[in-house]
Amino acid sequence: MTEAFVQQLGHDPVGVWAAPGRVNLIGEHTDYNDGFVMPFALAEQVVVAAAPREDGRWGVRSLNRRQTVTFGPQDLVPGRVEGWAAYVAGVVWALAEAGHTVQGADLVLTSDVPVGAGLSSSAALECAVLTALVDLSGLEVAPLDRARIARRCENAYVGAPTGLLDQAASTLCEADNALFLDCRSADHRQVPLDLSSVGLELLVLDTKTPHSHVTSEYGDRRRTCDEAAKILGVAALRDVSLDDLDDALSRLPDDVMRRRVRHVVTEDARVLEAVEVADDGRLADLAPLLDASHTSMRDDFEITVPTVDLAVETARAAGAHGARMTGGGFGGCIIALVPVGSADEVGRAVAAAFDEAGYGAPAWFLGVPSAGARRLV
Ligand code: GAF
Repeated sequence: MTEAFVQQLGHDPVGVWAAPGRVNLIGEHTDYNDGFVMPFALAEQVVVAAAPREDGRWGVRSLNRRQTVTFGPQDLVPGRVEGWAAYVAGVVWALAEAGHTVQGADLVLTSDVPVGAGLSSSAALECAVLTALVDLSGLEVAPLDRARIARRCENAYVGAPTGLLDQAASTLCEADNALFLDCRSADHRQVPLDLSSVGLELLVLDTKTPHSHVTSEYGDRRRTCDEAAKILGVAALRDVSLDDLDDALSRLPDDVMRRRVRHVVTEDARVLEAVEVADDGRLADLAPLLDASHTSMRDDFEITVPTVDLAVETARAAGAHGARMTGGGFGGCIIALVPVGSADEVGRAVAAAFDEAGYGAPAWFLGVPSAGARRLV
């Protein structure tokens, strides 16, 4: 990255920063319901080399897209910068909105986080740029506030109505751990995740079915959850306990809303159980929780698609101990707990099933719990 920066700008960068994509182990569509999530950071990340520039503007070169976008203070208005660069301009905007003075800068960035796969490539971009700009500008911003500012960029500048999950994962995760986050209080802690200790590893398989939060039904799910909370007289669905679920469901007007609520309430309970299981070192017991989460997303929240369901079923038939879709839904990736050394075999089984069904080829890799956003050089 240092060399790439020198090639582009003719001088050395001041530093190099990185922020990862994530998989969410469990806890889907619970974050914006004030609930619980349990993601871990991937080794796949966005890397940014940066140096200050003196004209008070920001120049951003994407090595993946071979494009440079330059913007200035007058562009720090939601909607002014579009496409991939909106995630960069939005971070500058959100930092400024939070009261920080952001140094003009040249940034050169690259990413190996698959895009549109539900692995938070956009949060990785936001958090890498934010980490670089915070350092370059000499700002003091606590880790949780960094996640909140990056989320603000996503919600208000880019216009995607997401929760805190992705930016919190990219910022707060640590190597060898999953993150347990209470999205209401923002309390969080690391949960050791040494899958090899129980002879397992985590396969991440990208179905290559593209998804999009802005154009998908994500906003629709959010609205239904908010409406249900209003009808039930609670601040958020997090306030409905598993014990009260039947009573709550009987007070809702239609079957679709009942199923949406059942997903959120049971998913929160599954996250709490997953944390308990991991704390006890019983990591193999995550498998039934992953399976139940998938069923709930498929039948109650209705956010899976045929490629995703086929990938999950095939992975299980090929020896996975538990499998589920991860991320916002309507495509993207599945994760599967598989015996150490069998990830390729399971991946190949899914590829064969896709071929037979007439779907395009999937891609896969091992999900390794890795470090969150940080300075590399
Ligand atoms: C996307 C969103 F960005 C997250 O906030 C979260 O809601 C997730 O979908 C579903 O769990 O990744």
